[in-house]
Amino acid sequence: MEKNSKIYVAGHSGLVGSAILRNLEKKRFESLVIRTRQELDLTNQVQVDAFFAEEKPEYVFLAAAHVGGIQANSTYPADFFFINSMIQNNVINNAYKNDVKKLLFLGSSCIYPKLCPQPMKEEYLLSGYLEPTNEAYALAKISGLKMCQYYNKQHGTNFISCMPTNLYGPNDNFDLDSSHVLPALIRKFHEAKMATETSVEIWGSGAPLREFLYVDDMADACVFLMESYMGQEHVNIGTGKELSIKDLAILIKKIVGYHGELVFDSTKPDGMPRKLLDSSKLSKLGWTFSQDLEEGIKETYKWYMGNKVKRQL
Ligand code: GFB
Repeated sequence: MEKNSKIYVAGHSGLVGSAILRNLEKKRFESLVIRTRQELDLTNQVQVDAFFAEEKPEYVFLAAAHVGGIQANSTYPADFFFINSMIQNNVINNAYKNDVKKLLFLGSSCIYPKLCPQPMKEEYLLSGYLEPTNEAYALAKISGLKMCQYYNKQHGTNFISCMPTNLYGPNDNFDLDSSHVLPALIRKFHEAKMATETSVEIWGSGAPLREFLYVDDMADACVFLMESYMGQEHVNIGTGKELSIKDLAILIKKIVGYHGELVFDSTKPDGMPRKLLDSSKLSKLGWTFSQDLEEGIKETYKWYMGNKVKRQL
């Protein structure tokens, strides 16, 4: 990418898209194209066709997606499948029709089978059954990744994909019904501290293991891949470190300064027992993460405190 290349960041107001935009601005890319959801509905083919024909971006970061935590994924599978499929079909097909030089498609580590050998290597994709709580989202993301490969094969495009582990950071969703675990626990512990409640409810058994990557690291990896990776196979993006949900809760409790008890609600699902990415391919390419989890949670808590009133979180 040249500093004056026209770069479209799809999903620039979300957790990942906003971090990619910050990263590109910091690196002084000067021709960045964005559209709000009101200006451009990415599920609408007519609107997306018109946008690409008018703007003709040279590079596309496809970070727009309908995302959510375990509860939202299992309650609204039709939405997760339909919206994500529509967004990626419209954007990827238009990237081809309008001669985009390179596109980066973003997926998720939930594309791997529920009982995948750990850590999960790129080649384990489609080697077993998916985790039921996020099957619809995973299937949409797998078809996006495959769509990029098929277009490369049939049309000679340069569309690459990356699969990040669980992400967190500034601009995350703190709504307790639809958020992921990390922002949910920041909010739950903070509210319990303010209300001097004696306990906080943690969904599931606390035993599942998760790997967390700070979103600014994720954005940096995306820009790195856009500049230096060409290949059919997707690339995992993670830290190689995991911890249990119980240990995560204890860490967030300490950071927030809450002194009550943890109560585990076994009526809520655990989801994948373990979800650790093998990110050795990315480290061989020359990229590694930098943000330590504790520091990253402190930054995210600071952001939450600064934004919750403004955004009514
Ligand atoms: O982050 P999370 O919603 O998503 O949940 P997944 C991770 C674990 O934390 C699960 C537990 O075992 C939850 O039961 N957990 C404990 C909580 N307390 C809470 C809470 O208050 N809120 C939430 N949300 N979880 C999602 C997938 O899976 O991860 C998506 O559904 C996507 O498809 C995303 O891949 C990255 O890691 O289980």
